[in-house]
Formats: sequence, structure tokens, C-alpha cells
Amino acid sequence: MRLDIISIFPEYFTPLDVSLIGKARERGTLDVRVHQLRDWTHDVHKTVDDTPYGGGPGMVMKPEVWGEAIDAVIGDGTPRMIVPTPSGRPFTQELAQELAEEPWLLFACGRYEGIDARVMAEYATRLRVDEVSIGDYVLAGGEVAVLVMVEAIGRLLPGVLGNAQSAVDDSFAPGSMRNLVEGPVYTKPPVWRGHEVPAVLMSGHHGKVARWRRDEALRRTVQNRPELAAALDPGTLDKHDRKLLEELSFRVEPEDMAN
Ligand code: 6GU
Repeated sequence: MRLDIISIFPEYFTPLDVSLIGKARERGTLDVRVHQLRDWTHDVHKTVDDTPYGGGPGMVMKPEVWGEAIDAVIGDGTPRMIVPTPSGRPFTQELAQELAEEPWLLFACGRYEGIDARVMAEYATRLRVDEVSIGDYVLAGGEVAVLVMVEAIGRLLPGVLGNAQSAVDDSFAPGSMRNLVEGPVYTKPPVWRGHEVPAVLMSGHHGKVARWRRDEALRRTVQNRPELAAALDPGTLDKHDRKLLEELSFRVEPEDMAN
């Protein structure tokens, strides 16, 4: 996969040199190219922003410099273009999976109040363009959001994760623990500062371990993500799940749909 990132702060992307993503780049699985937007300015001050038409606070990124930068980076190619912005569509595990199947992504990082909207309109005539938000809070610019997205996408690429099962077991990935967050995990020693590892995990009984893990996942989902728990498909809950949810005083659909 090829990734191009255009930003006025290329230094933000040094984390992409290390860990999983860094290794994938060394192996050639990932080709990441970070570009300085100011390289396509023509004035001595390397100006990338101006005041907004219609008034209001802050500055808007100028269309001409973005146009020159994107044209130079893509040539005759047609990457999928992602514009990080708090007003974009939500970045989810599903979108990460979709983007992981693309051969080429271009991230256009805005700062200030954003990029002149005509830039997105212009490239949407030639490319698939998505404005994407990583959550309901406001960052000072798109750079950190792009790091988040690249890490989520990168670990899904074939051969990037050491353990192939890790990516399919994810809380928000399709599978049997689907729509539940993961429960707690433990390693040696069996007792640490008086805290014991739950005995069932050392029992060697795979069925009991699986049941315990599902219970803990349900507990954590009710506690930390009640909106996910409320959206659980009643058809995916067995008798044991229903009993546990009742103990947690969590309201579920009537018994009759159960399996
Ligand atoms: Cl993608 N960009 C900015 N600037 N803020 C955000 C965001 C993106 N997602 C959530 N907040």
C-alpha cells in the first residue's frame, strides 16, 4: 500500500518510523511519503492560509497551494483521498478495514479552521474523497488524526501483525465476540502484590475459559459502553448471557427470541 500525507508539520509523522508501521515500511509492505505543503507556495513567507470569506474566527487554508501540492503528488494517479476534520464521517473499524483494501491513500491534513471547500469539490470530480473524524472532540489539526488512522489501517495489512488472530478478535471486528469490548487479560506471575489471576484461566478448561471471557466482555461492555450493550442483537444472547445481564440490572429484550 502507498500512503501520501501532505501537512505543514511533517515532523508529526516520525512515529511512523517505528514499531509495526516502521517494520512494514522497511519490508516494503507500506510505502509512506510525507510532504511539506509549504513546498508548493511561491511567496517568501510560504503562506498557506488567509481570512475566511463571510467573516468569523481563525484562518482558512488557501486552495491554490493545496491544488498544486495534490496535483504534484498524485500525477495521473487516482488515490483515495482522506481529509481529516472534526466535521467528517466517523472513523470506525469498518472504515479502517475498507481503507486497508485500497492500494493508495492520500491524506490532506488541514490546520486552522480547515481547507477551502473547493479543494474537496475539485478532487471529488476525479477521486473518491472522504472527510473523516476520529471522534467527538476537536484537535488543533488533522496530523494526530492521520496517525491514528494510519495505525488502525496499517495493522490490518497482510503480514503487518505478528499474530494474525489479533486483528480478527478486535472488539469492533466481525466475529463471535462482535459488538463487545474485550475483557481483562493476565500474565505471570499468578499472584502479584496480593492480586490473584482468576483461577479459571489456569484451569486448562477451554470451554470454561471462553465462557468466562464472554462474561467479562459483557460486564465491561455494560459498564463502559452502555450504548453498545443496548444495541446488542438479542438473537446473539444465550440463556447464560441473559442471566448475567439481569444480575447487572441491564434491561434486555424479552426471553422468547433467545437461542
Ligand atoms: Cl480528523 N481533525 C481535527 N482537527 N479534529 C478532530 C478530528 C480530526 N477528529 C476529531 N477531532
